[in-house]
Amino acid sequence: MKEYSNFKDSFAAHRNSTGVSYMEDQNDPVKMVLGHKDVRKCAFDWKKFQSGAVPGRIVVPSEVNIRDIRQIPFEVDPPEHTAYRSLLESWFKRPLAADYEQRLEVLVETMLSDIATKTSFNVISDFSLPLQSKALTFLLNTPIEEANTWISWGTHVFRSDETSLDSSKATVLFDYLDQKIDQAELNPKDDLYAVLLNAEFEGRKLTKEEVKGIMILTFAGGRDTIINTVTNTFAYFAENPKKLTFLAENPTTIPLAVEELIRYFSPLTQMGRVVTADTEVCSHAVKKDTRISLCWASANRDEKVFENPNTVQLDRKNNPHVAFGFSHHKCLGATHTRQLMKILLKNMAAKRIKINILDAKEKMEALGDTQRKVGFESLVVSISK
Ligand code: EMZ
Repeated sequence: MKEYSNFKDSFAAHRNSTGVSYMEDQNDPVKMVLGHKDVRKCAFDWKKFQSGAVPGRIVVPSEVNIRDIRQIPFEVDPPEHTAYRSLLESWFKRPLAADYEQRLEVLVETMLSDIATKTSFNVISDFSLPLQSKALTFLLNTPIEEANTWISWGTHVFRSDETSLDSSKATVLFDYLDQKIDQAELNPKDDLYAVLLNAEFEGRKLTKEEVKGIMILTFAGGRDTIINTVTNTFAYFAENPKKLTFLAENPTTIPLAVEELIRYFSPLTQMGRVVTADTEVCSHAVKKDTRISLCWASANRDEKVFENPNTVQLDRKNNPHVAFGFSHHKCLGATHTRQLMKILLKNMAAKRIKINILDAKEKMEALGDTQRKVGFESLVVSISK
């Protein structure tokens, strides 16, 4: 039975009846918008549904109690958002450059060869987390040794095993960034810190606070999301080994397969917005200053848009998924993630890697009257020789 690679749709019943679902979160409840069309409509309407009101409030669970620094550009609304975004766009497209791709290729190939020599290993601590951290050094253009520090922080920069909001962990990241930004000011290298400190923004330089806000997002946004995507991919191919043969024989399908796995796993369940005036979503009244969320995970299983939404169809052609968000706030790290996943699939397929799951503990997210599997707390596997 294919159990570990089965990521159920937790939202169908609500999506097909009322179109919304409801969850409590630290006395700041969230009305979750579930349908693909409604999610896109609300994501587009930044005047009614705001991102920038209070730093941390659009994240679910809300991070208002652990940080007051704004993540940029994701907690900023247009028109400021547009200006920040265009400042960052070209740097975050660097993963498309041939030499960047080549470095990623070497990293992935070496790490896959290394794990193949082990009797058994935990995919998260021995592969996904170090891969995410090392790949991030390429995106920042910092020495690869920096990854060792980031690996020691675990899979999430704000969450720990003990608590879903860990302010002491947040402090570790914030202090680290203050130090790196100060160093880059004194002794600039050609890394993202120095590029940001020198960037022209609306006729002035960015403040250190702004640089820090951009860096926090770079560290936090693409961390558990990438780690879960990579780990879930191992679970998927463990239980569907023939699909790797299919990719090896049909390499042009790999970019479609990347999109399909990301749609299916939807590593970021939802993102919130703050309602700016009394209004309606899916014919439900919502009050000013309450929260809604755009539930990407539900929209990505909407049967009105996706044929057989609960089946992984690696060569799915029409795939308007919203796993990277929608409209102006679309994920800035998407190019990096797509490249990483493309290279991962290519190398797993080339090696015809045969994964056996030995032990697994699934990671569940509580979402009101339902819950959703987003990944694994632990996934212990072996590779057949
Ligand atoms: C925030 C968020 C960004 C948040 C695109 O998502 O990712 C979450 O994992 C973080 O906790 O702070 O960066």
